[in-house]
Amino acid sequence: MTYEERMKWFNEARFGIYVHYGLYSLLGRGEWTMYSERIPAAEYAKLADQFNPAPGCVKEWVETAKAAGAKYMVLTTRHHEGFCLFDSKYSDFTSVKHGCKRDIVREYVDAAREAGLKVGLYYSLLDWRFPGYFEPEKYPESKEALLTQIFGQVRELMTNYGQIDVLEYDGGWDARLQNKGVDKANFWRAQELNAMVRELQPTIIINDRSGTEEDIETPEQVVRGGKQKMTESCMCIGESCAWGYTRFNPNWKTSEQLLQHLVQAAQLGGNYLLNIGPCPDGSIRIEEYERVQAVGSWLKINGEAIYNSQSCELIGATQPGLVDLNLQGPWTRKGNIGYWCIFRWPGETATAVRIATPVKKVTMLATGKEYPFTWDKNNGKLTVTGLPKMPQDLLANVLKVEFEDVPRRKEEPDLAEWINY
Ligand code: FHN
Repeated sequence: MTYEERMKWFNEARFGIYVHYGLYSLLGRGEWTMYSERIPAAEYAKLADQFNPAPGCVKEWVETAKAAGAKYMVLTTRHHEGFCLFDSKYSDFTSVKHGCKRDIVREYVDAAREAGLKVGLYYSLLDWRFPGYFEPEKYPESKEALLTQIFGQVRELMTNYGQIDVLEYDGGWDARLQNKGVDKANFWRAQELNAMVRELQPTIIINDRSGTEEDIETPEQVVRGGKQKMTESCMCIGESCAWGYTRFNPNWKTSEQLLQHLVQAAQLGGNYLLNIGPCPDGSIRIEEYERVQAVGSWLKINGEAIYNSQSCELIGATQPGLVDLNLQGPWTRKGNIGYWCIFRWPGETATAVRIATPVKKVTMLATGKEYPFTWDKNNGKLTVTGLPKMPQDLLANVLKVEFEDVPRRKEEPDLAEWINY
């Protein structure tokens, strides 16, 4: 299977829901609590017997992802604290041996598959309970024990749950943040590890966080396009370092912001992986549900602009830092069709500039209604008229613009030229 074939569904999906859930969820202070508060492993381990997600909560996560219009999910099977949500011969620190005594990964994989979602597993390479992670020279045996656990557990995850569509490693950095690239890959024996994964799961997509190149890059808290390979931009729905349940979580992003990120990711030809952090009992809080549900309702009507879309070079971003920011919104594309996703509704007339390709037709995606337009070949300006004064959709309205060819951006060799048109 070629890289393109393996990546096909992922490229079409554009939107995934990330779920961070573990013992840290019980504390409500984010997933880094064990380390940031330097809680000794034995003391932290006591939480395991209190781990008791409500029956059916996993279905709630899947329903949330469906309501969001996501096409895949990624669940933290084990975060940096080392607590596994799956059964493991390599550790007793699991949800199967403690608390609820359930295999949450199994419940998740089954529920996601049943709902028609692709299945992603997150696995943290680092485990804070191992001194050999922090001080590998001083505690070489502990480092070896950690690696034995990783190889064993990754094999279990890749063997016991049927087809796994995505594997997202995390925690690949060294504790002192000194080594990158090859050193990192050597530390985790990433080449060997990923060869094993690919043998067990030939169609899998793997991220690059174990130190080897693999299939995708996964930047956090920003929407970026891939330079070398496909990009999946991961983001928190609230405060930037609150992936796990954070009881007092400031800076909730609005549905508009979430949608803007999604459209930007699509415009850049990448995916958006939006994180939610279930409550201690596994339920989804209303602040998260209402936001993603609003995005999902929009996608029900306008999904054609997002799913299976391609990158588009026409200007009009909502992303800060771009010179052409001050336009109504970004574009996505499918072949010769451009989807102009307008967030700042301009009223009856919408103007897009720097369009080099002739325009054939303009309709509103949501209604199919056609609108009159002019396109000026000399200055590259598209003017759509007769639009409603008020936005029909409060999140974003999409104008579907049919071009004679793949829409291209008009270059501006003389930046002052437009002044005298
Ligand atoms: O440290 C983690 C963090 O807790 C979270 O899991 C994110 C999600 O991609 N990854 C790490 C930071 O890069």
